[in-house]
Amino acid sequence: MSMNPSGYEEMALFLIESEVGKREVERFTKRRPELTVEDGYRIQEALIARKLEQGYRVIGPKMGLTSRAKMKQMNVEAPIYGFIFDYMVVEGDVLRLDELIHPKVEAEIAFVLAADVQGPGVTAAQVLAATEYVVPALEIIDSRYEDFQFALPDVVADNASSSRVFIGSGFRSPVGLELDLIGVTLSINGEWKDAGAGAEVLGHPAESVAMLANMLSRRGQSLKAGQVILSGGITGAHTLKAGDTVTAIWDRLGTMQFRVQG
Ligand code: 0L1
Ligand code: MG
Repeated sequence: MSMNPSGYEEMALFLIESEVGKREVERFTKRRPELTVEDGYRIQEALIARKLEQGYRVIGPKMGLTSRAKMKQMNVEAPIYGFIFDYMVVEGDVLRLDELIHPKVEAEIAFVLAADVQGPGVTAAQVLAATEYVVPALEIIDSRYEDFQFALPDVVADNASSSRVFIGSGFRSPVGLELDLIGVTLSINGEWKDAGAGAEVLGHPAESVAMLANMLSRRGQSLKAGQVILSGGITGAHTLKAGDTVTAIWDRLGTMQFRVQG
């Protein structure tokens, strides 16, 4: 798309059109390098508001850019967040490529809270005490920007590349699980691609969720009981193509598999 949107609302609509039309777009910072991360969150808020108006429901927030490698690559100190909507949750075991632009998969641990958690000052211990379940997830990220290339304000505006998610069936209490030591291997078509442990996510996935609660509190928001909260990628993100079969084998949390349909 060649239009040059200005204003938060217009920029949000531009990204929604890109998602719906499955057409990658030029990143905003190419023409407007002065955009800040704060601008990115203002655009994201406009995008979330529009989706809510359209009748979609938020499943929960997600943390992104939580691994040291990704933060270093983006030259940032802190992760970012976005929101997962109901239409993004894939039922069954097929990912439809014709609904997406250039998706990638990454393995994550998701949290379901028994009680609301309100920052600031939230600790990982408080998050764990409030957690009813953890469940493995495979997040599908699909940046709306050309070649999956962006600066931080762009990716914040683009709802942290949120696109789809497979939620596993192994809901477990976190008590005694040592989430930092839980490992996962990721294979595509039987070929090993990646592996990691929970500690890849800011040292412990609950640290990431605590940081998320504290980041949300700056905008007057909190984590809510019952939301499914994605804590961040344990593995890197791997590009998917038609015909791929993706398998994630989790330590103690079960095996997940899906197929990519062209
Ligand atoms: O979930 C994520 O970590 C994605 C954050 C945005 C960065 C990316 O698209 O790689
Ligand atoms: Mg992610």
